[in-house]
Amino acid sequence: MENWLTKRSRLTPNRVAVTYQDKELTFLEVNQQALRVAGRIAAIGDKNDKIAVIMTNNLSGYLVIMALQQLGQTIVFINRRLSVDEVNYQLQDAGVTLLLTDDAYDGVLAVNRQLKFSSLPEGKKIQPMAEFPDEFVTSIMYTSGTSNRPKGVMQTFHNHFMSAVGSALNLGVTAEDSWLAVVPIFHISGFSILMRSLIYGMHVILIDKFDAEKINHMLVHDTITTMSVVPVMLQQLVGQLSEHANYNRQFRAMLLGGGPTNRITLEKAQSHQIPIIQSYGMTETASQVVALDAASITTKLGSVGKPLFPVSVEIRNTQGQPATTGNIWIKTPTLTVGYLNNSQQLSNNIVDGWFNTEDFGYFDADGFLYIQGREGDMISSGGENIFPDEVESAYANMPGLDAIVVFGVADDKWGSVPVAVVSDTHVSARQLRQFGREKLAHYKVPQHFYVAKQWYRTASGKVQRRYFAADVPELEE
Ligand code: S0N
Ligand code: MG
Ligand code: MG
Repeated sequence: MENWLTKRSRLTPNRVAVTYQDKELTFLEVNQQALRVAGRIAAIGDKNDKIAVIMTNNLSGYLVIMALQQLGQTIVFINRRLSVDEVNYQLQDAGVTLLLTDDAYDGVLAVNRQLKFSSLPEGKKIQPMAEFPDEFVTSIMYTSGTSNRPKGVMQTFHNHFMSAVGSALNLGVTAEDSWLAVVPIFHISGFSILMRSLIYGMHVILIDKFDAEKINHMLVHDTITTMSVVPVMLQQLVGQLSEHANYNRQFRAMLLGGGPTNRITLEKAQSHQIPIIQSYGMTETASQVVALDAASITTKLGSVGKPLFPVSVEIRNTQGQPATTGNIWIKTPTLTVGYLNNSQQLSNNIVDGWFNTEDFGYFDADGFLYIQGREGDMISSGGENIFPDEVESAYANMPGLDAIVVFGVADDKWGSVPVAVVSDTHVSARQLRQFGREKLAHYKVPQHFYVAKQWYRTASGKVQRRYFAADVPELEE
């Protein structure tokens, strides 16, 4: 396909493409400015560079992303909340030679060249990519899993295109649409909005800091039509909204994903007539693949909906045979072409084009999907996925610690948070917390540490997390 930004700036040059604070750019202006930024990046790097970006949702970050696509550079997105150790692992795994960060980022990383957006030198004129080839990997995003180390999910232009098509066939598209992007662009929840924007010719409103009061004010008074949220955001929005307030009349979809939502929040959203589209998707599927229309939310509360038009979903047992309840398998043109440096891992989970998510679920008689559990005891905290394996292995080399088990407990704010049980008391809770905060993103550090004398193991010696009911004493500070 022709370069999406070139094409878009020719189709609808004067339509507003992006707003950030008091700045607004049309598609023509985005094209011009992205090419200028591309020239500045080209002045310090070349085609052989592997480029990673650490950014927030602001205009300079947006333009860097657009520029990298113009240069035909794959973008390695780094989660801004990760620890230095975690980022270094990803930079090394992806073979990154040039790291671009927003101006506020102050982590110092193990990479040859690390530059702030504002310190890019004056540039030269560049020739933009004529094409956005279907199979070209335009973005890489790391996800954790049951293997202790995160894996780089490779997303092609075809993945993003089909994702935007699947979303449009469900939600519709109009020339008046505008989508509020406060979910991070370094996650597929955020980046998919930018790709939809180019494909639909849609206005994006970038917000770099979640503030429920400010966002409610915008949704009530401005003509925003769509917003993506994770449950903690929706909970704060409906908690802050005054009793009789409703969003503007054009507002037609609150795309909710990234974890389970409690009933009270959904009921409050309904009392304000917020059109919630509950969805299910992941980095590996380039965003939502299953969605529940706003009209069905009362009758199908708790369901994530039906597969989008390009998507098929099956439930299979551990032998891979069709089953009523079991693993959720997905066939979709949005499926990643693989994990970086790790082709085996994905192929283990793919059979005849079907992908085993390793999540658990079932369909009801009307064809609505329900999620019963997530892969590897995954903890869903504020839209961030935390795998106990990953946290446990970060503690593996802590001096004085014999054994640690991590699992999720319900939390009023974040939905679920990690807690830990340790087998001994040679270390204090304070030391454990400090150690964790150096190694891990803060949201992954257990919020409580307990001590247990008795450990439950399977025949193969693996500790059984679900036996720790947390009626064990808390470790001293
Ligand atoms: C909710 C957010 C905004 C909270 O961050 P905030 O308030 O900016 O926090 P900070 O100021 O950075 O830090 C303050 C303290 O809070 C801790 N903290 C921050 N985040 C979390 C968290 N998630 N859990 C627990 N604690 C957290 C900090 O550590 C800090 O503590 P101290 O002071 O001790 O350091 C933020 O978490 C956020 O942006 N969350 C959303 C992330 C997201 O978008 N996830 C979705 C990922 N999934 C996908 O992309 C696939 C599904 C998908 O595509 C999708 C999902 C949703 C909607 C649509 C779609 C779609 O299909 O398009
Ligand atoms: Mg933080
Ligand atoms: Mg996974």
